[in-house]
Amino acid sequence: RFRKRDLECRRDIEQFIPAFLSIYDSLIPPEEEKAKQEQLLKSLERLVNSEWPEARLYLYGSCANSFGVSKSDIDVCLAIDEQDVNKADILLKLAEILESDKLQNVQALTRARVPIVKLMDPVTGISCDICINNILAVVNTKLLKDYAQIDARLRQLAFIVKHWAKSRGVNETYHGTLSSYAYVLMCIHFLQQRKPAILPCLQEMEATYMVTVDDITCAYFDEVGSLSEFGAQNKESIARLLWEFFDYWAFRHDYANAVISVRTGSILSKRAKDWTRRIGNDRHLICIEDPFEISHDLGRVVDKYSIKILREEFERAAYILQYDPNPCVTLFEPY
Ligand code: 3AT
Ligand code: MG
Repeated sequence: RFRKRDLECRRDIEQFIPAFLSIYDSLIPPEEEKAKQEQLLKSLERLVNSEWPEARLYLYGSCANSFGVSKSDIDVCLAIDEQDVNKADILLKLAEILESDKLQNVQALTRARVPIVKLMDPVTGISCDICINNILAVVNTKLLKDYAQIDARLRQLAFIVKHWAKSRGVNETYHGTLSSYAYVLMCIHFLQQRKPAILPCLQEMEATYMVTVDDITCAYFDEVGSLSEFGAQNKESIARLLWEFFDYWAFRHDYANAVISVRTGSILSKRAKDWTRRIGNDRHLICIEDPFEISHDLGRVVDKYSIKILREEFERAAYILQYDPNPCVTLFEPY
């Protein structure tokens, strides 16, 4: 119904800048939320250290990558030496320790794809998932956070895209749509591709940060304070960028052949990555390369049904931005 492309923006899209910016402002978490998260992290760390003095806790995901909206759950990684014990045993022990404290709804999910302990802290009201030794997630959290500091438009775009995806039900990996992490990578890649570019490709620059995690070397330029003028040549507004973002994913992305890659700041071919055949459940119907685990396609959760839903939603959004009298409302209407 929506598939029909106008070659360019046919309206004064800039009139919607204030409305989109106020949506963005309303999504930003207040400062006191950060303080509560830190407080919870500290008390969890004390409990954990009573059993494992060497273990450390790290925040990752949207509470630490600067793409978190207000009232999100927090993601915590327990970094611990697991040489003689397995993850399940650590998780069960962890659940036992937490349960004996004042924490509520403690649950060890040892059979999940990413095994975790879930809990709720009645003092702060924050829910939290704790995983074990998922250090790559801690590192990709830092990469996203570093990108966010370069140009304010990344955070604006990603907040609005995430809000759109949640409102429209296309941010649910267990239903075959994309994770928040995938959407943020799509936004970063999109801003790397603007002409002139709004974001650089940090992994192609001289590395000032380097860690090795499970044989994967993660290296990139992280002195982002020196890049605050990087996107200044490009004057595109958040309204324009939203129009272009949805136009790209609705009409211009080459779903049959292209892989978006934040790592290289470019588009790669499925053929070059050997992502042309279906292997197991990986169908590669929309291809988003993980910046560090480069054999990992974040679009692998998408199946032949959900790809239709996803593309229709991109087209709907593009259509609304082009024609709807009130796009700042219609875009986020519940499905
Ligand atoms: P929400 O605000 O919670 O929706 P989020 O950024 O916390 O967004 P998720 O809860 O989906 O996103 O994921 C938490 C973190 O886990 C984000 C990222 O650092 C990592 N992560 C998620 N999915 C993947 C993946 N497929 N590969 C590697 N890292 C991932
Ligand atoms: Mg999260």
